[in-house]
Amino acid sequence: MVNDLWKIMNSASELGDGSQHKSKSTCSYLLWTTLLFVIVLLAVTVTGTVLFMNNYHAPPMPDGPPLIRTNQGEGNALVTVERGDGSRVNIFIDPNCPDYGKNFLRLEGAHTSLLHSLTDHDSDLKGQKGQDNVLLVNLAEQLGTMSVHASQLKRDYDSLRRGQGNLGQELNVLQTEQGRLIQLLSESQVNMVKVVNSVNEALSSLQKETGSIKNRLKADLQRAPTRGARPKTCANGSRPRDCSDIYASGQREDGTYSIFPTHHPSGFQAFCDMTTDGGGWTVIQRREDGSISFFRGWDAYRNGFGKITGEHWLGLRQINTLTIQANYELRIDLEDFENNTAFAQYGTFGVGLLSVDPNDDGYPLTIADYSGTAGDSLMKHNGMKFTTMDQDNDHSENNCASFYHGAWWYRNCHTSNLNGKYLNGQHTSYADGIEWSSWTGWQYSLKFSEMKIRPTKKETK
Ligand SMILES: [Ca+2]
Repeated sequence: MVNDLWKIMNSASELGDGSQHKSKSTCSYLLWTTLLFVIVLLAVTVTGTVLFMNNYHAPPMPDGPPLIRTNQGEGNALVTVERGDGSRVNIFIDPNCPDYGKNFLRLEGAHTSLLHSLTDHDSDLKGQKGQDNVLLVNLAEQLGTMSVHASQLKRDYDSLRRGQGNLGQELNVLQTEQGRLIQLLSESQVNMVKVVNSVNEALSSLQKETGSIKNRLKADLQRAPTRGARPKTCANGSRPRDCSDIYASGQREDGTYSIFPTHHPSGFQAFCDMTTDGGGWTVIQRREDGSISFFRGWDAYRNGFGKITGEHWLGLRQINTLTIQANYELRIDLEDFENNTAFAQYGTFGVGLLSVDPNDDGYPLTIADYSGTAGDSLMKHNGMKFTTMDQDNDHSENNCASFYHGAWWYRNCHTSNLNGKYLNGQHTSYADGIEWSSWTGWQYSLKFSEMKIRPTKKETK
């Protein structure tokens, strides 16, 4: 149309060139007015169209915003949009797309459970509120109880502290006492050590003293040469102390003599053997015919019995007073019923040599230095006390004197029994005769036995 208008205008211009200048300006004005009108009309039309289009695509929602739900009974619809006017728009799942249905189901489940949880939590909160109240009441009660307990504990603590204080004081007292006891103990130990030391000193001095006494006694015993100070014979009127003195005075006949030992001033009679082995023997015992009973008690054996010229026992007291004068030797002569003879000799002999009271001490035997032909049957009796039927000094549970019918320096019991029964040789009983076991055993009672003593030869020279 514009082109048409341009063409009209062009053709009008071509018609009136020059002459028609006035008609030409009126025509141009009309043309512009028409053109403007067309433009306005066009603008109104376009605007109306646009407005219509806009109203179509965004119609106003009369009753609020649409409600969006998922899968609410619409078959395969994933999401349903329900508008305010009640119309619904379903969004379906594209079959070519991945199936997110299950995920949405899970999401919905999660959502539902979350809702339930929230609801439950809410109800729980309500219930819990009630419980909390109860709990608070309980807590308050317990707090009260605990306060009471705390007060009690505090009181206990205070009393314990007081007790601890008392205990501490008692402990201090005990420690003081302990210290005092320890001090006492150490002092006692010191005193004990002093006592032990003094006892040791006393013991050692006692031992020294004993040793010196022993030496002195030995010296006294060996001082027998002081016998040399006495007259060797009786010629000058001095009394003989034993048969040795009588022999020294020139007497050579066997027989009964009076002798006066130093500690036996009244003296007594004894048989002197002046012929056997140089003579000068004082006989202290003889058995020869069984005429005298030797089964006697203590007093008889202490004082002596029998006939000096025949069977006899000189007596322990006499023997003691003789043997304490000097070193004496012992000779025992034996004979059997076949007239065989034997002898046993001992270089040292004595009874009660170291006894203060020989009688109380039991006249213990000192014997040593055997020689001879009969064998030794006496050394085992060395140191033993004399036992009689009425005085048991032996080591046997029985009385050896009673058991073996004699009297001797029994141990437990004997190797010799020269004071036994006179049984005339061989006998069936055991060891109760006149036995010298080393020569004739324990079942042969000898015919003859004689015990004699004299000072050892070096004493008489
Ligand atoms: Ca006994």
